[in-house]
Amino acid sequence: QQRVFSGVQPTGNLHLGNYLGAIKRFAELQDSFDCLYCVVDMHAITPDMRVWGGPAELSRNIREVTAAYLAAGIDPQKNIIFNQSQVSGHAELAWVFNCVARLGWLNRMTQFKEKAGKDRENASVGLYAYPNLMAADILLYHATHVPVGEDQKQHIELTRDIAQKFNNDFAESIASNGFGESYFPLTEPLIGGPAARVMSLRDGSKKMSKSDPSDLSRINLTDDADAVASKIRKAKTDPEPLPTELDGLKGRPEAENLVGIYAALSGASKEEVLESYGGGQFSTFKGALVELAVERLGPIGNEMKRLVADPGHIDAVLRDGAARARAIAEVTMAQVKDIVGFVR
Ligand code: AQP
Repeated sequence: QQRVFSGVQPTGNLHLGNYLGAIKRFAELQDSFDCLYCVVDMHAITPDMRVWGGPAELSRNIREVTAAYLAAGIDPQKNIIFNQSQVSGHAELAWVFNCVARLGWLNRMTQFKEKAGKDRENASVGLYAYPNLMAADILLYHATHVPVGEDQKQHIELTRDIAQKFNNDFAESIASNGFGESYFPLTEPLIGGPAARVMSLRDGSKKMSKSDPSDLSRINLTDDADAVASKIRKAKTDPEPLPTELDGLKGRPEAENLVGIYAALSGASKEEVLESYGGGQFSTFKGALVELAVERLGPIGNEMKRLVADPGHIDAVLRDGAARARAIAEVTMAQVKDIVGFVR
Protein backbone atom coordinates (compact mmCIF):
# COMPACT_ATOMS: atom_id res chain seq x y z
CA GLN A 1 0.00 0.00 0.00
CA GLN A 2 1.29 3.44 -0.92
CA ARG A 3 1.05 5.83 1.98
CA VAL A 4 2.02 9.47 2.35
CA PHE A 5 3.05 11.10 5.61
CA SER A 6 4.19 14.67 6.01
CA GLY A 7 4.08 17.48 8.53
CA VAL A 8 4.55 21.15 9.21
CA GLN A 9 5.90 22.61 12.43
CA PRO A 10 3.57 24.94 14.30
CA THR A 11 6.18 27.66 14.72
CA GLY A 12 4.17 30.62 13.40
CA ASN A 13 4.54 32.73 10.25
CA LEU A 14 3.38 30.06 7.80
CA HIS A 15 4.62 31.30 4.47
CA LEU A 16 4.50 30.83 0.73
CA GLY A 17 7.45 28.38 0.88
CA ASN A 18 5.57 26.13 3.30
CA TYR A 19 2.54 26.36 1.01
CA LEU A 20 4.22 25.72 -2.35
CA GLY A 21 6.88 23.30 -1.07
CA ALA A 22 4.53 21.32 1.13
CA ILE A 23 0.87 22.12 1.89
CA LYS A 24 -0.32 22.69 -1.70
CA ARG A 25 1.29 19.41 -2.71
CA PHE A 26 -0.32 17.62 0.25
CA ALA A 27 -3.70 18.59 -1.16
CA GLU A 28 -2.72 17.39 -4.64
CA LEU A 29 -1.68 13.96 -3.37
CA GLN A 30 -4.88 13.18 -1.51
CA ASP A 31 -6.53 11.58 -4.52
CA SER A 32 -3.69 9.16 -5.27
CA PHE A 33 -2.47 8.11 -1.82
CA ASP A 34 -3.66 7.20 1.62
CA CYS A 35 -2.40 10.34 3.44
CA LEU A 36 -1.56 11.40 6.99
CA TYR A 37 -0.86 15.10 7.51
CA CYS A 38 0.55 15.93 10.87
CA VAL A 39 1.05 19.15 12.82
CA VAL A 40 4.44 18.26 14.25
CA ASP A 41 4.13 20.07 17.55
CA MET A 42 6.81 18.03 19.33
CA HIS A 43 9.34 19.29 16.79
CA ALA A 44 8.21 22.84 17.44
CA ILE A 45 9.50 22.81 21.02
CA THR A 46 13.06 21.72 20.11
CA PRO A 47 14.50 25.26 20.11
CA ASP A 48 14.76 27.35 23.26
CA MET A 49 11.35 28.26 24.75
CA ARG A 50 12.06 31.94 24.10
CA VAL A 51 12.23 31.04 20.42
CA TRP A 52 9.04 29.01 20.22
CA GLY A 53 7.13 31.55 22.22
CA GLY A 54 5.50 29.60 25.08
CA PRO A 55 2.35 27.57 25.59
CA ALA A 56 -0.32 30.02 24.42
CA GLU A 57 1.54 30.73 21.20
CA LEU A 58 2.18 27.02 20.59
CA SER A 59 -1.54 26.24 20.90
CA ARG A 60 -2.38 29.12 18.56
CA ASN A 61 0.18 27.95 16.02
CA ILE A 62 -1.06 24.33 16.13
CA ARG A 63 -4.53 25.57 15.22
CA GLU A 64 -3.10 27.85 12.53
CA VAL A 65 -1.30 25.00 10.74
CA THR A 66 -4.45 22.86 10.97
CA ALA A 67 -6.43 25.76 9.51
CA ALA A 68 -3.92 26.03 6.66
CA TYR A 69 -4.34 22.33 5.86
CA LEU A 70 -8.10 22.68 5.77
CA ALA A 71 -8.05 25.97 3.86
CA ALA A 72 -5.72 24.45 1.26
CA GLY A 73 -8.38 21.84 0.55
CA ILE A 74 -7.12 18.81 2.46
CA ASP A 75 -10.21 16.76 3.29
CA PRO A 76 -10.10 15.69 6.96
CA GLN A 77 -12.35 12.74 6.32
CA LYS A 78 -10.46 11.28 3.43
CA ASN A 79 -7.07 11.97 5.04
CA ILE A 80 -5.87 11.90 8.62
CA ILE A 81 -5.08 15.35 10.03
CA PHE A 82 -3.72 15.31 13.59
CA ASN A 83 -1.12 16.73 15.94
CA GLN A 84 1.90 14.63 16.77
CA SER A 85 1.86 15.02 20.58
CA GLN A 86 -1.52 13.23 20.74
CA VAL A 87 -0.13 9.94 19.45
CA SER A 88 2.40 8.57 21.93
CA GLY A 89 3.88 6.18 19.38
CA HIS A 90 5.93 9.03 17.89
CA ALA A 91 7.90 9.49 21.11
CA GLU A 92 8.14 5.75 21.76
CA LEU A 93 9.49 4.90 18.33
CA ALA A 94 11.83 7.91 18.42
CA TRP A 95 13.46 6.40 21.52
CA VAL A 96 14.06 3.11 19.70
CA PHE A 97 15.54 5.11 16.80
CA ASN A 98 17.75 7.09 19.20
CA CYS A 99 19.31 3.72 19.88
CA VAL A 100 19.51 2.73 16.20
CA ALA A 101 20.89 5.97 14.70
CA ARG A 102 24.59 6.70 15.18
CA LEU A 103 26.05 9.94 16.52
CA GLY A 104 28.10 10.28 13.36
CA TRP A 105 24.94 10.31 11.25
CA LEU A 106 23.37 13.10 13.27
CA ASN A 107 26.62 15.06 13.28
CA ARG A 108 26.28 15.39 9.52
CA MET A 109 22.84 17.03 9.62
CA THR A 110 23.17 20.51 8.16
CA GLN A 111 19.89 21.76 9.62
CA PHE A 112 21.16 21.17 13.16
CA LYS A 113 24.36 23.04 12.37
CA GLU A 114 22.39 25.97 10.96
CA LYS A 115 19.84 26.09 13.76
CA ALA A 116 22.26 25.51 16.64
CA GLY A 117 24.65 28.10 15.24
CA LYS A 118 27.85 28.82 17.15
CA ASP A 119 26.36 28.21 20.60
CA ARG A 120 26.09 24.45 20.14
CA GLU A 121 26.66 23.66 23.82
CA ASN A 122 23.38 25.39 24.56
CA ALA A 123 21.31 23.70 21.85
CA SER A 124 18.68 21.33 23.23
CA VAL A 125 19.19 17.58 22.99
CA GLY A 126 15.81 17.58 21.21
CA LEU A 127 17.11 19.82 18.43
CA TYR A 128 19.99 17.40 17.90
CA ALA A 129 17.79 14.28 17.95
CA TYR A 130 15.08 15.92 15.81
CA PRO A 131 15.82 13.77 12.71
CA ASN A 132 15.26 10.59 14.75
CA LEU A 133 11.83 11.83 15.78
CA MET A 134 11.14 12.72 12.15
CA ALA A 135 12.10 9.19 11.10
CA ALA A 136 9.70 7.88 13.76
CA ASP A 137 6.91 10.16 12.47
CA ILE A 138 7.26 8.67 9.01
CA LEU A 139 7.96 5.03 9.82
CA LEU A 140 5.32 4.73 12.55
CA TYR A 141 2.86 4.66 9.65
CA HIS A 142 5.09 2.73 7.23
CA ALA A 143 4.83 5.72 4.90
CA THR A 144 6.22 5.01 1.45
CA HIS A 145 6.35 8.64 0.29
CA VAL A 146 7.01 11.98 1.98
CA PRO A 147 6.29 15.25 0.15
CA VAL A 148 8.73 17.87 1.45
CA GLY A 149 10.67 20.93 0.35
CA GLU A 150 14.25 20.54 -0.81
CA ASP A 151 15.58 21.51 2.64
CA GLN A 152 14.30 18.27 4.16
CA LYS A 153 16.04 15.92 1.72
CA GLN A 154 18.88 15.05 4.09
CA HIS A 155 16.44 14.11 6.86
CA ILE A 156 14.58 11.72 4.55
CA GLU A 157 17.88 10.09 3.61
CA LEU A 158 18.57 9.60 7.32
CA THR A 159 15.10 8.07 7.72
CA ARG A 160 16.05 5.50 5.07
CA ASP A 161 19.36 4.80 6.86
CA ILE A 162 17.52 4.25 10.13
CA ALA A 163 14.95 1.95 8.50
CA GLN A 164 17.71 -0.02 6.83
CA LYS A 165 19.77 -0.39 10.00
CA PHE A 166 16.70 -1.45 12.00
CA ASN A 167 15.83 -4.00 9.30
CA ASN A 168 19.41 -5.34 9.35
CA ASP A 169 19.98 -5.27 13.10
CA PHE A 170 16.72 -7.08 13.82
CA ALA A 171 16.58 -9.20 10.65
CA GLU A 172 16.26 -12.50 12.52
CA SER A 173 13.59 -11.24 14.88
CA ILE A 174 11.71 -9.58 12.01
CA ALA A 175 11.63 -12.93 10.20
CA SER A 176 10.73 -14.98 13.27
CA ASN A 177 7.86 -12.60 14.06
CA GLY A 178 6.49 -13.28 10.59
CA PHE A 179 7.35 -9.99 8.86
CA GLY A 180 9.59 -11.48 6.19
CA GLU A 181 12.85 -9.86 5.14
CA SER A 182 12.31 -6.31 6.27
CA TYR A 183 9.93 -4.45 8.52
CA PHE A 184 10.23 -0.76 7.66
CA PRO A 185 9.98 0.55 4.07
CA LEU A 186 12.72 2.69 2.54
CA THR A 187 10.67 5.85 2.21
CA GLU A 188 10.96 8.00 -0.90
CA PRO A 189 10.94 11.80 -0.72
CA LEU A 190 8.62 13.59 -3.14
CA ILE A 191 10.52 16.77 -3.89
CA GLY A 192 10.12 18.78 -7.01
CA GLY A 193 8.31 21.29 -9.09
CA PRO A 194 9.32 24.88 -9.65
CA ALA A 195 8.98 25.80 -5.95
CA ALA A 196 10.79 23.00 -4.11
CA ARG A 197 12.93 25.72 -2.58
CA VAL A 198 11.30 29.14 -2.38
CA MET A 199 13.89 31.78 -1.55
CA SER A 200 13.70 34.89 0.62
CA LEU A 201 12.30 37.93 -1.20
CA ARG A 202 15.19 39.98 0.21
CA ASP A 203 18.07 37.60 -0.51
CA GLY A 204 18.00 35.00 -3.27
CA SER A 205 20.66 32.92 -1.53
CA LYS A 206 18.55 32.22 1.59
CA LYS A 207 15.41 30.11 1.73
CA MET A 208 12.15 31.76 2.67
CA SER A 209 11.81 30.91 6.33
CA LYS A 210 9.46 31.40 9.28
CA SER A 211 12.29 32.56 11.49
CA ASP A 212 13.72 35.26 9.22
CA PRO A 213 13.58 38.46 11.31
CA SER A 214 12.49 40.46 8.25
CA ASP A 215 8.78 40.10 7.53
CA LEU A 216 9.53 41.51 4.05
CA SER A 217 11.52 38.34 3.30
CA ARG A 218 8.40 36.18 3.15
CA ILE A 219 4.76 36.19 2.12
CA ASN A 220 2.74 34.92 5.06
CA LEU A 221 -0.36 32.91 4.23
CA THR A 222 -2.43 35.31 6.32
CA ASP A 223 -1.03 38.49 4.70
CA ASP A 224 -3.73 40.69 3.19
CA ALA A 225 -3.70 41.79 -0.45
CA ASP A 226 -1.90 45.07 0.32
CA ALA A 227 0.88 43.31 2.20
CA VAL A 228 1.31 40.71 -0.58
CA ALA A 229 1.46 43.48 -3.20
CA SER A 230 3.94 45.60 -1.31
CA LYS A 231 6.24 42.65 -0.50
CA ILE A 232 6.33 41.52 -4.13
CA ARG A 233 6.92 45.06 -5.40
CA LYS A 234 9.76 45.51 -2.91
CA ALA A 235 11.24 42.05 -3.66
CA LYS A 236 14.91 42.29 -4.58
CA THR A 237 15.63 41.96 -8.30
CA ASP A 238 18.49 42.86 -10.63
CA PRO A 239 18.37 45.61 -13.26
CA GLU A 240 18.19 43.28 -16.30
CA PRO A 241 14.87 42.46 -17.98
CA LEU A 242 13.57 38.90 -17.63
CA PRO A 243 15.31 36.44 -19.99
CA THR A 244 13.36 34.60 -22.65
CA GLU A 245 15.01 31.24 -21.93
CA LEU A 246 15.59 29.21 -18.77
CA ASP A 247 19.36 29.40 -19.19
CA GLY A 248 19.19 33.15 -18.80
CA LEU A 249 18.10 32.72 -15.17
CA LYS A 250 21.47 31.22 -14.22
CA GLY A 251 23.29 33.40 -11.71
CA ARG A 252 20.12 35.46 -11.14
CA PRO A 253 18.65 33.82 -8.02
CA GLU A 254 16.12 36.56 -7.25
CA ALA A 255 14.71 36.51 -10.78
CA GLU A 256 14.65 32.72 -10.79
CA ASN A 257 12.80 32.69 -7.48
CA LEU A 258 10.02 35.00 -8.68
CA VAL A 259 9.63 33.03 -11.89
CA GLY A 260 9.47 29.79 -9.87
CA ILE A 261 6.81 31.25 -7.58
CA TYR A 262 4.74 32.38 -10.56
CA ALA A 263 5.09 28.97 -12.18
CA ALA A 264 4.07 27.09 -9.03
CA LEU A 265 1.09 29.33 -8.34
CA SER A 266 -0.16 29.20 -11.93
CA GLY A 267 0.56 25.54 -12.62
CA ALA A 268 2.76 26.48 -15.60
CA SER A 269 6.42 25.56 -16.13
CA LYS A 270 9.18 28.17 -15.71
CA GLU A 271 9.73 27.99 -19.50
CA GLU A 272 6.09 28.90 -20.11
CA VAL A 273 6.33 31.82 -17.68
CA LEU A 274 9.37 33.10 -19.57
CA GLU A 275 7.56 32.69 -22.89
CA SER A 276 4.91 35.08 -21.60
CA TYR A 277 7.05 37.58 -19.68
CA GLY A 278 10.62 37.15 -21.01
CA GLY A 279 12.16 40.28 -22.49
CA GLY A 280 9.82 42.51 -20.50
CA GLN A 281 10.53 44.68 -17.49
CA PHE A 282 10.37 43.32 -13.96
CA SER A 283 7.71 45.84 -13.00
CA THR A 284 5.28 44.32 -15.52
CA PHE A 285 6.04 40.80 -14.34
CA LYS A 286 5.78 41.79 -10.68
CA GLY A 287 2.35 43.32 -11.37
CA ALA A 288 1.17 40.02 -12.87
CA LEU A 289 2.68 38.09 -9.95
CA VAL A 290 0.88 40.31 -7.43
CA GLU A 291 -2.42 39.66 -9.17
CA LEU A 292 -1.86 35.90 -9.29
CA ALA A 293 -0.61 35.65 -5.69
CA VAL A 294 -3.55 37.64 -4.33
CA GLU A 295 -6.00 35.56 -6.35
CA ARG A 296 -4.52 32.24 -5.15
CA LEU A 297 -3.57 33.09 -1.56
CA GLY A 298 -6.38 35.47 -0.63
CA PRO A 299 -9.09 32.81 -0.24
CA ILE A 300 -6.71 30.56 1.76
CA GLY A 301 -5.74 33.33 4.17
CA ASN A 302 -9.38 34.35 4.65
CA GLU A 303 -10.49 30.78 5.30
CA MET A 304 -7.62 30.30 7.80
CA LYS A 305 -8.71 33.41 9.69
CA ARG A 306 -12.33 32.23 9.71
CA LEU A 307 -11.42 28.78 11.03
CA VAL A 308 -9.04 30.04 13.71
CA ALA A 309 -11.61 32.56 15.00
CA ASP A 310 -13.80 29.67 16.17
CA PRO A 311 -11.43 26.77 16.83
CA GLY A 312 -14.12 24.21 17.78
CA HIS A 313 -14.06 22.67 14.32
CA ILE A 314 -10.24 22.58 14.20
CA ASP A 315 -10.04 20.88 17.58
CA ALA A 316 -12.63 18.29 16.55
CA VAL A 317 -10.69 17.55 13.35
CA LEU A 318 -7.48 17.06 15.37
CA ARG A 319 -9.18 14.81 17.92
CA ASP A 320 -10.74 12.62 15.26
CA GLY A 321 -7.47 12.47 13.31
CA ALA A 322 -5.47 11.54 16.41
CA ALA A 323 -7.83 8.65 17.19
CA ARG A 324 -7.44 7.30 13.65
CA ALA A 325 -3.65 7.81 13.65
CA ARG A 326 -3.38 6.12 17.05
CA ALA A 327 -5.13 3.03 15.74
CA ILE A 328 -2.39 2.59 13.11
CA ALA A 329 0.44 3.61 15.44
CA GLU A 330 -0.55 1.15 18.16
CA VAL A 331 -0.26 -1.76 15.77
CA THR A 332 3.22 -0.64 14.69
CA MET A 333 4.39 -0.14 18.27
CA ALA A 334 3.15 -3.57 19.36
CA GLN A 335 5.04 -5.12 16.44
CA VAL A 336 8.19 -3.07 17.10
CA LYS A 337 8.11 -4.12 20.75
CA ASP A 338 7.88 -7.76 19.73
CA ILE A 339 10.72 -7.34 17.24
CA VAL A 340 12.97 -5.58 19.78
CA GLY A 341 12.07 -8.12 22.48
CA PHE A 342 10.22 -5.90 24.94
CA VAL A 343 7.83 -8.21 26.82
CA ARG A 344 4.18 -7.20 26.45
N1 AQP B 1 11.44 28.08 1.51
C1 AQP B 1 10.84 26.91 1.33
N2 AQP B 1 10.60 26.44 0.08
C2 AQP B 1 9.99 25.24 -0.12
N3 AQP B 1 9.57 24.46 0.90
C3 AQP B 1 9.79 24.90 2.16
N4 AQP B 1 9.49 24.37 3.37
C4 AQP B 1 9.92 25.21 4.34
N5 AQP B 1 10.50 26.29 3.81
C5 AQP B 1 10.43 26.14 2.45
C6 AQP B 1 8.81 23.09 3.55
O1 AQP B 1 7.69 23.30 4.37
C7 AQP B 1 7.47 22.11 5.12
C8 AQP B 1 7.27 22.46 6.54
O2 AQP B 1 8.43 23.06 7.06
P1 AQP B 1 8.62 23.03 8.62
O3 AQP B 1 7.63 23.89 9.25
O4 AQP B 1 8.61 21.68 9.13
O5 AQP B 1 10.05 23.51 8.92
P2 AQP B 1 11.14 24.37 8.27
O6 AQP B 1 11.65 23.75 7.03
O7 AQP B 1 12.13 24.55 9.34
O8 AQP B 1 10.40 25.72 7.93
P3 AQP B 1 10.98 27.15 7.94
O9 AQP B 1 9.92 28.01 7.45
O10 AQP B 1 12.25 27.24 7.23
O11 AQP B 1 11.21 27.46 9.46
P4 AQP B 1 12.53 27.92 10.20
O12 AQP B 1 12.63 29.35 9.93
O13 AQP B 1 12.23 27.59 11.62
O14 AQP B 1 13.67 27.15 9.64
C9 AQP B 1 8.66 21.19 4.88
O15 AQP B 1 8.30 20.21 3.94
C10 AQP B 1 9.69 22.11 4.29
O16 AQP B 1 10.55 21.42 3.41
